[in-house]
Amino acid sequence: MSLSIDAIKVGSEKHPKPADIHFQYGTAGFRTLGGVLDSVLFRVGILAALRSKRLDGRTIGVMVTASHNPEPDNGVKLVDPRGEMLEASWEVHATTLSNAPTTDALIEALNSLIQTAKIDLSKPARVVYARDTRPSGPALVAALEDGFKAIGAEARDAGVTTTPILHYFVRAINTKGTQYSYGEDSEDGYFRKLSDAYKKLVTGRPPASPLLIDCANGVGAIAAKKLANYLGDSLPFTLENTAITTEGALNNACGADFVKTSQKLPPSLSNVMKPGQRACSLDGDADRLIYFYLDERGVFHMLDGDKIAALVAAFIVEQVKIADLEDKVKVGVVQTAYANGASTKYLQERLPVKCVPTGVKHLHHAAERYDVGVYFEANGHGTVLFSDDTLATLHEHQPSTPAQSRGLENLISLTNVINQTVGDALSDMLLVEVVLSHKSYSGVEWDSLYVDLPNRLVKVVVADRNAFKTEDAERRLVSPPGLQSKIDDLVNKHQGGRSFVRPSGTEDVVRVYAEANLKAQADELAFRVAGLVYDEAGGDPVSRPKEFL
Ligand code: NG1
Ligand code: ZN
Repeated sequence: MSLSIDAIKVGSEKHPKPADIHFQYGTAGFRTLGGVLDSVLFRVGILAALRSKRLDGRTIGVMVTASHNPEPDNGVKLVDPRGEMLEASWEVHATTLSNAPTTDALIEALNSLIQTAKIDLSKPARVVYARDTRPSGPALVAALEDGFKAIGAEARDAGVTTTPILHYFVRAINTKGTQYSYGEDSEDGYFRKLSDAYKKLVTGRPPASPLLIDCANGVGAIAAKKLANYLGDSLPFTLENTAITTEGALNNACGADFVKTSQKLPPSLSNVMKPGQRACSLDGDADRLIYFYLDERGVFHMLDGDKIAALVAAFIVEQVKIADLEDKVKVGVVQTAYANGASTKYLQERLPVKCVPTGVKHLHHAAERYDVGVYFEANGHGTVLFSDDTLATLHEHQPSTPAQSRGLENLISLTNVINQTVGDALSDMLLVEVVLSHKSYSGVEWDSLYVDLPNRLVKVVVADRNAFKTEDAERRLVSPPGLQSKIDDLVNKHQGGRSFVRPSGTEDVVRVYAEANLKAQADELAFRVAGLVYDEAGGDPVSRPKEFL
């Protein structure tokens, strides 16, 4: 069987590649201005179908989103059959296909992929796809559907939904009717799975005080509203920033990325939040979560992905102990270099911690090596993975006391409340609420697990970010040569200093992170290192980092 060349030709002519743009499938798929992605979406439709054929007709997911990016951006990424990120070797295929300059070149690239990846075209192709609320979404989905049609894929439209719900669908579809069945492949199945587990976990606990959820004016608003119906009064919450049809509102001065980056309360919440209240922000596709609260004096405190990891990992360790499973179930944590040094210290004193390069796939794969792997990026993206062996252990274990039995039941419910396919803001929110409830913590007690080291993240626009190469989980530069030792000199001049430089995988910039014992020192270190990067790499004069703010 060969490709239906005519259908692909017709489709490709309708979705021509812009001549002057080079596309790249990065750590979060393709991501750029929504207006230039038409050809990419058509081609991703074909690629997703080929990936499915390669995997014997297992369902592949396609998500159209640009997450926390501003509204004019959009993007697309593929989801592999277990609900995880696309296998790295196929990222290269995606980049190659997206850059074929003409229809003929595209067909040649497709044929070459079919040969090198040994794709049997007679196999079925099955995909499930969804989009977030961005205005450019419908047109991009239409281009994607043209790609599915051109190759004859069996495509299921999951509509407008969150990224983690799409990941859940992929895993649920592919495990249906097997011993690994992940749940019903519908939104109802997803919400029931999460909310039933949450309700079990908080049974008998005092009622939670109302939570405020900042939905970033994105698709999380729709999902959170649905979740409320399933939770009833087991978790009272109010939704803010739900303006999904207001032009320019998405992720604008709100949402998880705004809170994490600016370390501030979204201005839209300043009149809504009361001292002592707990709140959280989702990002534009609801896979990131950042908590915060106002203290008695109305001062803002942020509880980021590192704080979530600390809270959750300690709780799981405690439940494992209560269930008397310490010998059989080892819990570990995975972080990136962006994890606050104080969080790493806190966690290392309690359990094994591994540092990996930025990018969910690195975290996810490292977490899979533990019996229970907790991974969170500081920016609030993360989840907890329970290995198949651990799941079997939990289901086979015979508790010998009522306390052990409760610990075991809690662990089993945790495996259900957590979306193990990918970071999921709503699932993570329920997880956090469970732990706060069990520990009777308010934001203040949670925050005091450890004190964050002051830190600063800045971007530098350089001539070629690919000139920056790193080692040691991105904590040290090997190229440009000599730059790392200059950074080391600066770091040594700042008390409690730590700084590293790496090229972004999602933006055409180099990122500089610094932390130190004092805020002014962290800012100074970040801007001095950024200045070094700028001077070494010939940055854009407009963006030369200011001395320090
Ligand atoms: P880059 O642009 O490679 O730094 C950013 C985030 C990552 C990850 C990806 C994917 C930071 C510093 N970086 O990557 O953690 O979330 O986006 O969305 O937050
Ligand atoms: Zn996101």
